[in-house]
Amino acid sequence: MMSDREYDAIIVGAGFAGLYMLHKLRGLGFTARVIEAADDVGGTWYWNRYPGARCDIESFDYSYSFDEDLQQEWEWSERYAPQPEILRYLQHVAERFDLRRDIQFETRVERASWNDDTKRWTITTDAGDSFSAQYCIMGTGCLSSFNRPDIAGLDDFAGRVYLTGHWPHEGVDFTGQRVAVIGTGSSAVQSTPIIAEQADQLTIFQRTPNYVVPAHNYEVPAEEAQAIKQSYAELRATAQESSVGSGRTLPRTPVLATKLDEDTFQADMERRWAVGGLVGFVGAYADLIMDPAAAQRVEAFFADKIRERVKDPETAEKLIPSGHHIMSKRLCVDTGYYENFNRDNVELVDLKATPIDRIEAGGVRTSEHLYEADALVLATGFDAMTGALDKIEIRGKGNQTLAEKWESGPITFLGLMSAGYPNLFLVTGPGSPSVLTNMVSSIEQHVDYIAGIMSMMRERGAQEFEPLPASEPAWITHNNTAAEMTTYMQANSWYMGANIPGKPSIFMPYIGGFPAYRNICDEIADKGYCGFAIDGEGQPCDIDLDDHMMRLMPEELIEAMEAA
Ligand code: FAD
Ligand code: N01
Repeated sequence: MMSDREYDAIIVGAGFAGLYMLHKLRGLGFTARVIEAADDVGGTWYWNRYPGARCDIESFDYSYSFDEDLQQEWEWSERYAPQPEILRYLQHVAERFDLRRDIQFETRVERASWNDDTKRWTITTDAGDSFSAQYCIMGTGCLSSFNRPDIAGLDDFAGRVYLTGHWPHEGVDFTGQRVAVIGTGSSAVQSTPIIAEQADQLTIFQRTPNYVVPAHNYEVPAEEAQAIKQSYAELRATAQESSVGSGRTLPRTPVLATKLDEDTFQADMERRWAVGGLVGFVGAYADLIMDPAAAQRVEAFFADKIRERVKDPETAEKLIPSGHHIMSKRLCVDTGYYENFNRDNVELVDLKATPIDRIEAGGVRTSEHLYEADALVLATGFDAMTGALDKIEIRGKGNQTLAEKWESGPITFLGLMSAGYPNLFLVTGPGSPSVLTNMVSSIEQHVDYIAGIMSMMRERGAQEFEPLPASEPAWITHNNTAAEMTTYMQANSWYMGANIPGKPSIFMPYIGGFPAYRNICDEIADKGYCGFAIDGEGQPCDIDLDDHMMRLMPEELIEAMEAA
């Protein structure tokens, strides 16, 4: 008989990952407890309550597929659901599957230590709890550790400072205020049009302009919702075969962007622009992320759109990205972002030309000017992919912490596990497709895979599961091969850790595509989990990883590569 504090699994985090993990394990008869720092479920959608926050993968797609009744009964109001609705959805999931009774809220996991004698993890929290579990599953989120930048004088600011990733629950009314927003990523693109409507004056501090595409969001009419629900099986099947795990993206144009004649290219881009969002542009052309010339062609189209939307030519030029290729930083999806800059109360400050000197009590001082502000919004992003894990002292075999092992960048097999940390799973960890996909598809795939491993272990009466040390360099080499084929490695993006001073410059997510990744995982399982050791015994992974990826490359791209 297990005592109260002993579980088969401790799951950290109650976002999309932790909730489904708990439900899945319960269904298989495992005992599990979720530990969550917040006072409720939701993860990303609990914390990011800034005005305008919403998903950028269509709601019907950005939702769980594991329960048919759930997907049929839940009603999404908009093409891109707003944050409160996604939070309500996750609260509904928690209630529907009676999950809260196994979730401990307002508790932060501080330490997880592997005991090689008992073959169990000891997990301790800031509330003084200590749990023992065979498995420790990190559903801590890729974008959950917010980045409070180290800008001189930040603590001297006399007004309120808000972080988009840690927004007050009661909301903020900026009426009558002068507001400064630092950052121009997705969070700023979504929030600034609403802040501009309230504030007396809004100053947006831009270090790097991003590629931004209109959302064309709308309220989904009942007939459209019904039609989508009727074809849910097809939508989900398409997502499994989509390189980004999404069932609703526009099909790829079957000719390379570099090969289309000008009229056809312009017409195709207009068609995609009219659909908007990631839906219209992710995977638009097989060469888009592989060939700088293809990217440049699409970028020129985007630049013209900015010139059309922003009336002041000087401001428009400042907003046109340069120095990184489209997609190599996450595409932003907007509703009225560029139109912001046509308002009299909005000003853009180009930090490349005039960097921030310091923050003072009265505002933000650049090399040229003091921009007075009553409120400061930090839309400065996250210590992505590794940040939340690094904050936990995770000690594996030999007592080394995971953060120490990852000092020069994350080392994993499949982005799922790290050698020396048996029975520790990372849901959408670094080295998995994660943030390059519809995250819910990736989360479901990982949760199902982890549950499969745990079931196999139970059947065999095995105690310890971990990657063979040789599996990691092979996986990293394959990851790098995939990333080096793209334009992504050249950008100073959070994918590369470039937004956090001192963070190693490594391309963290797996870019070989969701189907290739899934196939690799499945083949590994079919081969008795080659590349992993079960109770110290395992076969090396003899799978041709590059071949899995190349096999799914579009024909037109292979032909062009061969011709070159
Ligand atoms: P999270 O939702 O981040 O949940 C992790 C949880 O773990 C958090 O609640 C956190 O409090 C908890 N936690 C972390 N460390 C500890 C600890 N030590 N102890 C206890 N608890 C801990 N992805 C998409 O695919 N499409 C989108 O449209 C999209 N929109 C996004 C919009 C925003 C504003 C942001 C920030 C991200 C968006 N993402 C999107 C990515 C999003 O993070 C994922 O889609 C998804 O919500 C991640 O779920 P998760 O459960 O893995 O992690
Ligand atoms: O963060 P970001 P985000 N001084 O890192 C700037 C998801 N998401 O929260 O680019 C001055 O993209 C930084 O500048 P630079 C989505 O995956 C989705 O907006 O580093 N500026 C950048 O402009 C997204 O990609 C949605 O030069 C500083 C900005 O702050 C991810 O979350 C909505 C600075 C940060 O942009 C992160 O998005 C929101 C400094 N010291 C988030 N430090 C959807 O639309 C940073 N910056 C669904």
